[in-house]
Amino acid sequence: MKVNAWNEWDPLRHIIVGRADGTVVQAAEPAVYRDWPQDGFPQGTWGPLPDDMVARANEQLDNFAESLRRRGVTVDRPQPLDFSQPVATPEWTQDSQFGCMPVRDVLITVGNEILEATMSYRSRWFEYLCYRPLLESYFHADQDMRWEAAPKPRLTDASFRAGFWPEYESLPDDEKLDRVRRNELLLTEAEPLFDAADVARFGKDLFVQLSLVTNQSGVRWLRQHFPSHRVHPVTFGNTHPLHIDATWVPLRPGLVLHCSERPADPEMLQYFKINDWEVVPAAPPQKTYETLPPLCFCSPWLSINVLSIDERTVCVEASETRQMELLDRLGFEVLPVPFWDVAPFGGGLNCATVDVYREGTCEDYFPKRHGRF
Ligand code: ABU
Repeated sequence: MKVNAWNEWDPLRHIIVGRADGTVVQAAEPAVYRDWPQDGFPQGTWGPLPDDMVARANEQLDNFAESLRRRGVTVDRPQPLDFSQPVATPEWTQDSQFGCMPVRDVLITVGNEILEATMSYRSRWFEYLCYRPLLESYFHADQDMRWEAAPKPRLTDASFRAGFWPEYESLPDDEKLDRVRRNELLLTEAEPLFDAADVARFGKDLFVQLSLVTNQSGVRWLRQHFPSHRVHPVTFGNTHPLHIDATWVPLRPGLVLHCSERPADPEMLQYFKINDWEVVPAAPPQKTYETLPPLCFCSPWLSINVLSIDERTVCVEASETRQMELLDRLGFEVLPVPFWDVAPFGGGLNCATVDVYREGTCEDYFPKRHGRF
């Protein structure tokens, strides 16, 4: 058993797949509030997702795990906590936790290291505990594994812009996008904050999206932590940026799939172009915001939240036919995986997983510099 992964497409041998058990619609906190009156959770209420939704999501997660095992991939699963318990530090109390479906948000493997992200929701402060039994076993099995945890954040009110949500939601989209580009969003710079799912791994280059859960201090911490990498902060034309993995999706050396509704920074596009990368606009998703499952806080662009088995084989949500056709035309073997019932638990196929071992080494796919890149 070894830990190793440098990018999103090398041959996959070992992975963690999340679980839906006990997932909670979080109680309000500075970073997040939920308001789903039509689905039984009006603003100010919280509680476990309905049992029938949990059962359907777990069935899809179990089937996905089994299909990976059939392809020879070792699959591990986390240990859910009682997420309905309140959490507290000496500085705050939060009435509920969240869940352990989206593993990708919490952990990232870079080379022989697994890094626990800071996270930026109080309800997710203890989520790392769900993965600790696995991390302990990897640490003991692989003498070369580096096990790291980013500084645990305080998440006091000083980490959040007071009154952010009502003010931000009242802005027109062009002003929101301006704030996204300047990264004047929810998080202050009081402390480093990042979710692991805001990082896309391209060998020596790590692209880190500044978002509602990742601040500039978080990127600075990552840059200091990975001194042999080039760590690039990036933004896209997305009014509610939350994780890079339904926006900028590397599929193989020289090919990245891009959510066409969320334009990339021209300097970043040029960096890819001069290094001979093709940026392919993703096909329109089959779902719309109106047809997303209940209690879903992600977007229809989970259609491109794919998992690569290797640089020729990719798992795609089974009803996303336009995306599958596009990937087929690009030369991939496409493995359809039913997964929309999992979305309310925190995402798609990429969100639900963390690769522990992919064959391969650290390569430099961007030998030419451009601008700030
Ligand atoms: N990791 C979830 C991404 C969701 C979205 O961009 O719509």
